[in-house]
Amino acid sequence: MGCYGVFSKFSRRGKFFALLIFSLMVVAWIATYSGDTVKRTAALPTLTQNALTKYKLKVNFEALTSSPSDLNAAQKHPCPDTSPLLKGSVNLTFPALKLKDVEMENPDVSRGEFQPPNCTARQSVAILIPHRNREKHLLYLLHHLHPFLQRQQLHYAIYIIQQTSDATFNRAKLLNIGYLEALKDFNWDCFVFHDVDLVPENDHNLYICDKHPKHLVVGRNVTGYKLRYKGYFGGVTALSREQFLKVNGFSNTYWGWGGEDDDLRIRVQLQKMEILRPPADVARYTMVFHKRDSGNQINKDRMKLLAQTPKVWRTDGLNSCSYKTVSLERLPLYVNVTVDVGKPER
Ligand code: UD2
Ligand code: MN
Repeated sequence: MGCYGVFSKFSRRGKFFALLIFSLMVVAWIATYSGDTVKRTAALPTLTQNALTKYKLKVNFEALTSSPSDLNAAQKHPCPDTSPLLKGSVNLTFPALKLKDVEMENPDVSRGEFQPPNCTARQSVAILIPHRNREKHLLYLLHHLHPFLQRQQLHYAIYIIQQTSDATFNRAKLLNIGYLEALKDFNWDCFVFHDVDLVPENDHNLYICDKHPKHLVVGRNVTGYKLRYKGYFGGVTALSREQFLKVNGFSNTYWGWGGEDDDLRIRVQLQKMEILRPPADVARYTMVFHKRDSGNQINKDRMKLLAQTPKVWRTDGLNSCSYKTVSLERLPLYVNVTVDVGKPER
C-alpha cells in the first residue's frame, strides 16, 4: 500500500509538471509561429525583381477585371434568361454630343467595362470596333451602345482598335488585333465585331454568343431593312472565343473596302458551322450616313482573294497577325488600342 501511496503521490506531481511543461511548449510555439508570420510579411518587399513584376501584374489585372460588386459575385444570382430591363424597339436620336456628356450618362462604366450590379452576367462579352477618323460616329455609338448593353445585363467591355498612319485601312486585321489584345485582359466568352456607324434599334437583339456564329444585322435603314444578299455577313457579328479561334480569325490580307466579311463567312462554312440570325423585326440597325472614306478604296483583288480562302485560311489569320501596339489607354468609356498594322505588300 505504502509503495502504491508514494507512486500515486509522485504521479500527481508528475502530472502537474507535465502540464506545466506542455503549457510552456504551447506558449513558445505560439510565439515562434507569430514571429514567423511577421517575418514572412516583412520579407515581401525583398522579392526578386521578376517575382515582384508578376505580383504587380496580378494586382493590375485584378483592378481591371473586378469591381467592388464583383467581390461578392459568388453570392449573386445568375441574371435571368430575359433581362427585365429590355425596352424592345428604341426610338434613336442623334443629338450633338461631347465625350464628357456620354461619360456622365454612364457612371457605372469604368475603364470601358461594366458588370451588372445585382446579378452575375450570363456571358462576358468584348465589343471590338475598328476605327479611324469617325469620331462623330463613335460618340453616337457609345451614347446608344452602353445603355443598350447594360439593359441586357451583360458583363462587357468596349475596345476601339485605331489604325495609325494613312496607309490603306484594314478592318479585318484590326478586328484580329482586338481579339488578341482583349484576351490579355480577360478570358471573354464572346466577341462582337462591330462597325462604328451601326446603331442597334431593338434591345432584344442580344449581344451574346450561341452554338453557331451569329450575324446580327438583318436589315439597315439604308437598305430598306432587307438582308443585302444571301450569305451576307457584314456589319455586326458575334462569335464565341472558340468559334473565332477555330476559323483562325479574319484574313489579314484584305486592304481597303470589301470582301473580308465574305471571307469570314467562307471560313465559318469550311468548319461546317451555321450562321444564325435573330428575327428580322429585331435585327434592325440605323447606319449613320457616310461617304467612302479616303484610305479605304474598293479592294479590286477581293474576288481573287476569296477564291483562295479554302487554301490559305490555316496560315492566314490570328496565327499570322503581326502588328505593333503604339499605345493602349483605358479611357472611361472604352479601351483605346492604337496599332500599326503595316501596309499592303505591293
Ligand atoms: C460594309 C460592311 C462592313 C464591311 C465593309 C467592307 C455593312 C453594314 N457593313 O460597310 O462590315 O464589311 O462593308 O469592308 O454591311 N472604318 C473606319 N474608318 C475608315 C474606314 C472604315 O473607322 O476610314 C471602319 C468603321 O468601323 C466602319 C467600318 O470600318 O463602320 C466599315 O467601313 P464602311 O462603313 O466604310 O463600309 P460599309 O458601310 O460599306
Ligand atoms: Mn458603314
